[in-house]
Amino acid sequence: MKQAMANDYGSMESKWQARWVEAGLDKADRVDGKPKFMIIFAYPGVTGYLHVGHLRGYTYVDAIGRYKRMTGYNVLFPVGTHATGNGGISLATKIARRDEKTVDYLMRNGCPPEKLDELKDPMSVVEFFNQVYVNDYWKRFGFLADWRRFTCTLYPDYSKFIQWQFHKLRDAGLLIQKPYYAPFCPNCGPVAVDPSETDISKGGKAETQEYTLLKFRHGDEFLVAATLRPETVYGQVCFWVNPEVEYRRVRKGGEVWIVSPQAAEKLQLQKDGIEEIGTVPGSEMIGWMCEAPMIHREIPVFPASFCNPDVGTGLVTSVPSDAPDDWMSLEAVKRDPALRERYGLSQELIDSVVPISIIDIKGYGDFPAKDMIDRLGITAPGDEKLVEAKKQVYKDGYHMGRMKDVCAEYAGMRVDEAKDRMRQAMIDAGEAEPFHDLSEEVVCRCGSRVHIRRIDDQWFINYADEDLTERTKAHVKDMDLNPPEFSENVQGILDWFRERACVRLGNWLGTRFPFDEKWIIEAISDSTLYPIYYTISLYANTGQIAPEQMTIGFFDHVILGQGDAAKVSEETGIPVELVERIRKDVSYWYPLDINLGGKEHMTVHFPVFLFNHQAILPEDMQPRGITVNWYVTGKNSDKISKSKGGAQPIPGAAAKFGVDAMRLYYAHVASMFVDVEWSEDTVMTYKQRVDRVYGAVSDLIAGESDAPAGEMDSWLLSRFNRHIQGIRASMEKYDLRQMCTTVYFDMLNDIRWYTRRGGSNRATIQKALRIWIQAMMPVTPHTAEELWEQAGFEGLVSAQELPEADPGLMSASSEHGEDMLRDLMSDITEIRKIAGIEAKRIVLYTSPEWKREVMRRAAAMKEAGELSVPALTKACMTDEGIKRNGKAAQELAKKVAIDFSRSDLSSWVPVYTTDEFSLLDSAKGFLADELGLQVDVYPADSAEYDPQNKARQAAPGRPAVLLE
Ligand code: A2H
Repeated sequence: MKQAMANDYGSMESKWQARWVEAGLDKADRVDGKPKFMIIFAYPGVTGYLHVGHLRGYTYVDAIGRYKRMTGYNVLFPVGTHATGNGGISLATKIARRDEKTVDYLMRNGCPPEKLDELKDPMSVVEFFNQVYVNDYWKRFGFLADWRRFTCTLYPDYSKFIQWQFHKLRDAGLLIQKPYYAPFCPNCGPVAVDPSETDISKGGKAETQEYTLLKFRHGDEFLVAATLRPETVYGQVCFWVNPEVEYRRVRKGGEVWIVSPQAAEKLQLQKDGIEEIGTVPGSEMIGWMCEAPMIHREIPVFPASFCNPDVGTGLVTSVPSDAPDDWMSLEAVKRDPALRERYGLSQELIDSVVPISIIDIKGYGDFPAKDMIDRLGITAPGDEKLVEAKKQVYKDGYHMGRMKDVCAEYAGMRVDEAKDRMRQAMIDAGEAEPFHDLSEEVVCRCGSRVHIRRIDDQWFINYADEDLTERTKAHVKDMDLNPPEFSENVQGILDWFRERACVRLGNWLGTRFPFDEKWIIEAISDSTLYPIYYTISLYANTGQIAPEQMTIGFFDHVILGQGDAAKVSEETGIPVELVERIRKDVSYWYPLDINLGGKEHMTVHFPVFLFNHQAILPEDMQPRGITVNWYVTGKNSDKISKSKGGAQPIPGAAAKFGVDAMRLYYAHVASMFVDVEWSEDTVMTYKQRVDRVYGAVSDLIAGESDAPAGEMDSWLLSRFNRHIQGIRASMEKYDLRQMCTTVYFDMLNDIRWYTRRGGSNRATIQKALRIWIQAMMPVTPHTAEELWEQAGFEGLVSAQELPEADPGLMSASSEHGEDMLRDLMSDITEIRKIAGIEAKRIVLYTSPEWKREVMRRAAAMKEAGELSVPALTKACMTDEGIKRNGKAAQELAKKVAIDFSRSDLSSWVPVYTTDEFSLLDSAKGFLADELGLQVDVYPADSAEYDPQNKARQAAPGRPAVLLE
């Protein structure tokens, strides 16, 4: 059997999965009066095959769901997929043009070649992956999810729900419209740039930076520089051009601007009436004079290689005092005669350019940029450390700086304030304009470069709303958030959340915005309130309600309890009983107990999930818990990524290790809140662990006998009942890892000890196995079923209820005795190793009576609340039997007083009450066999044989050992 299992996990797993479905364990229906538990994982985006990392969080959800089911809850665990956006479209487009990498990727992951033709259509791609996720991942992993409720964000009924949600947001005054600078893909329209990288394939960390374009007049045209520090204009002394770049002349309104080719394109996305009219080589501009904004001084144009045509406008105004790059490049120009000659720059012109001190920053001298360059040891332009220098000077200047007297009316002003004022003043004077650019390269999933584009009538959800924010923050304090630190962090995140652009123009899959159909609701905004829709999707999936019937009035009633069922029935044609039934379902299952998701959701999905619940649902429907799980990473902590490959396909891993081994790996390898590096060797150790547990149960059953129950039987039942207690306590905190340590390690060790000590009583074994196999069910359900059947128990273990721990069966003293024996055996083995002698005989001495008496006295004092070192010492000295032992007695009294005050009395009682002599005396035969020695046992007080005077060293719980 063991062998067969190891080789054929697949058929064993699918056998039990079919039995669960047959028994209806996957279906969750309302049972009025029975406590419910609703748990989801944040549904995945349909962007391709998932990898072994994703199964980590999903496995937690199934295991928690199974545990809750086993402890008396009616559990709803629904699943779905999130296909909004451009993922499906971009895959379909690539498949249609037979993009080699994409086809190869599909084939590698087991997509049948004949499928390709079908997958040219985005919706087919989505349906294809929906089916892969459900069958190859979730069902394959033995999840007891209610498949009938499966939903996808592109289903028409789901869209109806989302449209209703947007009506509610509008009613709550949370939809607003205003101009917006959006990251924009030329093919797909606006994309979301955030760490979840839902829409994009590169640049999730990029930020939209607000630049100021500064206009420098040269004749009747303008050189246009981009700056992040408009407050530094009083320090401008020259102007940088990259001599390698072929700049563009563009017409803007009535003006002519010079900018880099990339900037010319970006400007068209943000400004009206931009038109390219010619080119001008960078080298040609060197030596020009141009008039700087605000200060209206003529400054010369010099060459600098750091001017990147891809950033800003590719032209830079030079403020050497506060910009390390500017300082270094000016030094270079001053020091390089060849450069002067090449561009015909006169010595006089170069000498006339001197840095101007403009900002006073504590800890810096007149030229902060120069100070930082010296501190970091930078010696040439292009040094990598310049990035750090730039950041540091900027940060310190912005937060601590004040404008100096040269800055005219801005003198004395704090830098952060001067920045806004000076920017606005230059804009008002027509010398500057706003401009937005991304801080790093961003690439859309379709492959196009993303830039910032102005959209005039963008819709937003107003997450900056103060009342909403305060209410949400208050509710979160009552929630169960894991890890606990998230509870604090989330307060800040909720505060920091601003308006979020919630609709898109262009080629997107998703729900139409109900108030203006040219917009599509974007991915983050249609995945916030959705868990509640699983309580309704069942009826749409089974054809009992049609999308057209899901009106605003319908949702108002079934979700919010507004209006009356008869009216809704009349308006929609849905039978009134069904309307009532759905309403009851919604109120039965909601609120959601746990929403579990990966750590990328902490700053994006979880906050909007909370906001939308708060905005739309009443207090008693607010979510109760969020659990965040960390990742499985590739080698060296690299992200395993769906799109970038390098991941182990899930079905292959499942076949290789068996699903239960993988589930146990996820549950036990680490806390939920750390990243784990994927390693096949580690998964292999969990496969061995499952096999070992399997083998131990089989052996145990094979060894059952009619022997009468004895000490060992009480011991095992005591241990196992205590383990039930431990498991319940761990799962109270959803600590799967601790739970697995108990079940797959501690309980296995106990079973081994039991048989080693000769335990074989059939009734005990049956009782213990019931407990143990049930405890395995949440994490390794297939193995548990297999063993349940082998043990001859009725029904399915997945349908059982975990018994409560029976205090009547727990005996601290019986556990203590065996613990002592186990410790003693390992001590003896250790002593033999160290002594290095061929021992033939071992003599054990149990504690002298007076030491037990010290403990009894300590216990009595602790109970009376009078225990302290002096009090116990004093009491002991009144007892002749103790006092006789002089210094040893005093020392013991001190130690016992300290030990007993540190921990619960219940853990000490067995130590001084156990009859150690009888215990060891009756274990003599066992010890002799195990150790291959003659064993004798004496109580210390009447040791007939004690040549080395060892007996007096014995103490309660620690017998003394003599090796001969
Ligand atoms: B800042 P980001 Cl005083 N290539 O303006 C290289 N650098 C460029 C650039 C380009 N195409 N376009 C703009 N920059 C520079 C003033 C300034 C700037 C001071 C201090 C710091 C400072 C005067 N030069 O920047 O991170 C511009 O220089 C550090 C924050 O590469 C612009 O602001 O996007 C800044 O770099 C843009 O920084």
